[in-house]
Amino acid sequence: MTIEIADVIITSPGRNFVTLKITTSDGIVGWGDATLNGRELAVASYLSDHVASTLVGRDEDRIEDTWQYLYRGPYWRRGPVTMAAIAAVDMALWDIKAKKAGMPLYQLLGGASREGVRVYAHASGTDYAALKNAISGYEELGFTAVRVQTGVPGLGQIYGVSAAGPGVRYDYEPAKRSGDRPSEESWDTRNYLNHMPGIFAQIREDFGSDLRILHDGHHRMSPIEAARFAKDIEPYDLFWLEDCTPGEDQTALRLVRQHSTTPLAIGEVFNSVFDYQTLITERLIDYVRSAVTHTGGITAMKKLLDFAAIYGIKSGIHGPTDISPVGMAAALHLDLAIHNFGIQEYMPHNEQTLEVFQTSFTFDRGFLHPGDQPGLGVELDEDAAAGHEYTKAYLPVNRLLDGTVHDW
Ligand code: GCO
Ligand code: MG
Repeated sequence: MTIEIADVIITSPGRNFVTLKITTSDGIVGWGDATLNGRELAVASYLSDHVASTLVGRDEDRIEDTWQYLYRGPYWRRGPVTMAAIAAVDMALWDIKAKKAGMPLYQLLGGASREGVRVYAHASGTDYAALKNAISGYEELGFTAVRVQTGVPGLGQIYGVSAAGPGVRYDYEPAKRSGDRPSEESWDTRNYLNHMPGIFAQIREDFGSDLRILHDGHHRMSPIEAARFAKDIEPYDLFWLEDCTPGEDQTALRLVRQHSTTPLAIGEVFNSVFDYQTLITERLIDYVRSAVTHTGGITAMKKLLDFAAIYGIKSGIHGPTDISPVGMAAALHLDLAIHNFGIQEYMPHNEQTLEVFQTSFTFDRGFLHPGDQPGLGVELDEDAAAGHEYTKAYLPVNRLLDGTVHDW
């Protein structure tokens, strides 16, 4: 059998998604997530204008060869657009292979290494009272781990904080449909550094020591600021401090490591193992944060996580709402199978999205399971998808109070 058609489906059920549909000559369909938040059309074009025709007639079973063909063939390599496109092809081919085998994908990756995949939710609030309410709500749903983000005095809307009112699930959607340019947010690191340790102290006082607390610095600190922050929050026993500095400066974390044992997670903006080489070989991080969708797919992610395992580093795969249910399912199959699993991010998709993507993964008391459907276990309803037209959306741009552009 061979690949007969490769179609790109762009849909926007509340937020934008790009999905690749590969159909074989025997009519088997595989799905791949190609969503790159704020740059969706670039990946859609890379696939439809440059990749799709090269897939037709290829043996769908030759996944590794196709991966190498798409990585080395174009000459230009790496980068979020290229690697998201390769990821979509890779996911779709693994979906097809597992469907042909009549097995859930995790069985082809070595079978289950655990009963379920511990996940963390996003708890946020403009102030501590709202954050406390959100944490309580997620604990009541059975979550044993929450990422906590809160407003900072003197600042308006900042990354990670939902403006939604009190309730259990704050649907924090960072991409804004802001017309022809991004919205802008303001930031002051000093306010943040002075404010956050007290928030963690309050959380520990209110919720005790068992709850796993995660926090996302979102690239906004300098190396010495990150070193101070990681040291200041050490007493609160975070599960991880994420993206404490802009990760591309891999050696910056040597300074943070010198000052603190707070576990570090980095990599959601990375797209290849080479982005991690120093971080992993020098054990500068404890968790690999990439999404399957942004790192070249299941083939590349498995190799990356196996490399990390050699250094005692675990997975912490990226799972926000801008990773589609297809990308989330791919993560869950890897999470269930690999030995060095750490934790899985889980921002539940909204109802509109779940009408377009029929999923089979299940949530039970803080753990997800990918399900035992053959393949990835997600099907896209093309009629439902057609009902949600693409609308351009941008991630915000961040500026310091003096107007200097800063990492968002
Ligand atoms: C996370 C991420 C997200 C990103 C978003 C960008 O930890 O989930 O930091 O919140 O900002 O995925 O599209
Ligand atoms: Mg993050």
